[in-house]
Amino acid sequence: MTQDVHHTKSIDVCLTPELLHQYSLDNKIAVIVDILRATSCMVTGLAHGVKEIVPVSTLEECLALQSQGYLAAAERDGSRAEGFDMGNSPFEYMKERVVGKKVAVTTTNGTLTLNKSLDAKEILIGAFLNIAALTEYLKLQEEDIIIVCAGWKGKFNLEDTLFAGALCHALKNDFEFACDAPLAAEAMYLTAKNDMASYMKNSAHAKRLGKLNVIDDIEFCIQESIYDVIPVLYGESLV
Ligand code: 3SL
Repeated sequence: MTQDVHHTKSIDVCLTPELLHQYSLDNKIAVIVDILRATSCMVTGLAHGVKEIVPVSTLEECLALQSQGYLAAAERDGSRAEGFDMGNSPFEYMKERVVGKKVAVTTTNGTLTLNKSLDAKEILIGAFLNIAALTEYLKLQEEDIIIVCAGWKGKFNLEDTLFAGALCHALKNDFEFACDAPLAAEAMYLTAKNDMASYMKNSAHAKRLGKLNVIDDIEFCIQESIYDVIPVLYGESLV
């Protein structure tokens, strides 16, 4: 007699990359999220015609790619690092100069988180900007999902958790919550969803960016589903 074994698909949330050692990424789809602003920039860039994006962890790796002809984008503590072509604003990723170009990028938390998640079967980039397309794609997949929040220097942050909650909420009929993190993230999202902008205003990184005068970036990054692209890591590049 053959047994009918059904795999119940699950979705989990890793609230900061410092907790990644608690999770197995084997055979899972990892959705990397850094709402302010790395993954929002990646989605924006590919939606506006960037050819590919190579996420690297260090400034040195990024400079090495610049010398090979890549446009080099680098952010540290919210600002463009010295000697690089671009910083980490989504508006820079809409300019004519990026169309058809390869971009190498390093950011404080986002690219580091991605590079810590390489054991996953598939790596996708999530943002509010592409959440509807991402949801539709993920619903059709058989693998378990882990949303990896970039946080800030190893700590929890509000905006990535809100996104994780939104995605868990959208997928809850298709995937079971693997632990309490998806539950908590969903509860936070449901509290915030009617006025995401006010809720996020109190977040540490929104305040940090506010001091740097980049309020427009925050407003841009919390828009939902304005792009259909789902960046996927293919080799070393997001395409
Ligand atoms: O840490 C990161 O990856 C960045 O997104 C931070 S910032 O928004 O560019 O300051």
